[in-house]
Amino acid sequence: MKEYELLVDGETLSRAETEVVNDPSSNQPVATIALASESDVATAVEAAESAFERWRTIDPVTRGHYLRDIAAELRDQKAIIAQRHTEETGRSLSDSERSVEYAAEYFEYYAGLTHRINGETVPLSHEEFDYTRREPLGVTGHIIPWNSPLLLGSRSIAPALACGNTVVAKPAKLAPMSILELGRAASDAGLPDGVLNIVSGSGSTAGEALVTNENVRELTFTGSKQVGLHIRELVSDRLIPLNLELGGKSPNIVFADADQEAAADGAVKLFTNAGQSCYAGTRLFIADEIYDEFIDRVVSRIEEMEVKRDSDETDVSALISPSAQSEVASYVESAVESGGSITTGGRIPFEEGNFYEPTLVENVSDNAAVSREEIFGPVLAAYRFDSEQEVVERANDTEYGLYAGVWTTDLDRANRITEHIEAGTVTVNNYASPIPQVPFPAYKQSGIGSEYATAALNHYTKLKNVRMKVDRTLR
Ligand code: TAP
Repeated sequence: MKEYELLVDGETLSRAETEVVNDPSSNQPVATIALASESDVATAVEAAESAFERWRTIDPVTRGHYLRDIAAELRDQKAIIAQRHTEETGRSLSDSERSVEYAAEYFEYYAGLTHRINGETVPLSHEEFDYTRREPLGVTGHIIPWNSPLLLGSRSIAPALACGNTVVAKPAKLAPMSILELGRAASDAGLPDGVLNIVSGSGSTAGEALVTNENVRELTFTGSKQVGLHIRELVSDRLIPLNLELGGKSPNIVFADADQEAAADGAVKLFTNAGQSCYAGTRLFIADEIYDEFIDRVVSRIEEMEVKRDSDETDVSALISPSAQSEVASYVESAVESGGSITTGGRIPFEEGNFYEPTLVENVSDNAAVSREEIFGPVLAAYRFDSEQEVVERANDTEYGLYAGVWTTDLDRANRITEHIEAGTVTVNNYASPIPQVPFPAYKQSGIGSEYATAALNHYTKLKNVRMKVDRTLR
């Protein structure tokens, strides 16, 4: 069993209170993790505050070098970090290696932007000079989910650091190891003490202590809508920037003129990470005239997927916990109870681990729980549609608005649909995954704030205007 400690001010701290982390593919324990108390979180915030002045005043190019060094260290330590990521998430080693690579890419991307955090000059009268600066906020708090911990943690930690902020991060109790490894890798890369602190612990103790600490000047939370709204309540008496990256119930719309092979490949991307992805295309809308033919393509792809106990051999990885597995099973049962049918899948394949078969349900109404709630499992629901107008209304008939897919070879139609879909991202003929250089905004209950791309630089800085009286007369 590995033992993980908190990382505060460059020191690792063991704690009497610990929690066991289980491998989702076997439910066997793999590590014990120190649990941060409220006072540990306060100490971490103090350390981050103390480090802020030095970090914010380092010249931006040097700050970029630090971030590049973290990326290099992540790559050097890829084998061990990926191993821990696999043990905590149940994902395959190759998938985890890709997560380490993506994490490194976030640090590299923002390393290249540290000297591009520009203000502007504002033309005023001849007697005045006006310019703006983008200044770091101070200590930023990052609350990270379990579903893709390393990537989702890196995507907010990297821009926060690039802008000159310091960080206290709380990973999810179910999957904290890769974020603690990131903290260690950053220390190994020479990041000054206190700039990045990791307080593993429970949401109700360490998470709330971070959210309610008055010296935290910004909060980024990625997780469920319920907890996100609760966090917004907790900070309602403080005017701090908030990034809430919440759930999704994304439509994926296939028109009759689409390249069906490509669209079917796009449809089954849902099963990556066993459907535990906020932007997964869980509602598959298929034009009536191609419905049966297209469903056959989807079913044949799903039936080719093998669920195996070995996380490196299975095509669909285990769900994060036994309770997540039962929740997915009850969603599928409820789909059948409400008149739906299971076309393929719909079973827990074996007792060991938290696996669930990749599942397609049909004939469910738009009001069924399976159509409205985020399942966060390998369950795809398919629906027929007749017209653009109808499908846009049904696609938008959800409280969420994170992502959407449209498949058509008609450019005008693609433009019409993208304009009317209420989602932060609409992909056309390619259900592509988020990448650092494109923004990842959210509509409706999927979140507020903006991660990724240069939008994150605005979020992690505040604007200052400087207005100066000047004498321009030559003497
Ligand atoms: P949550 O249960 O909401 O947990 C997310 C994080 O919040 C965990 O670290 C959790 O800690 C912590 N937390 C729980 N209660 C808290 C509280 N009262 N105060 C402060 N922190 C608290 O979500 P999850 O189950 O880990 O992740 C799945 C959800 O995340 C899905 O809804 C998914 O759509 C969403 N998600 C969204 C995105 C984007 S980008 N929109 C990306 C990935 C995931 P512990 O669990 O350790 O106690």
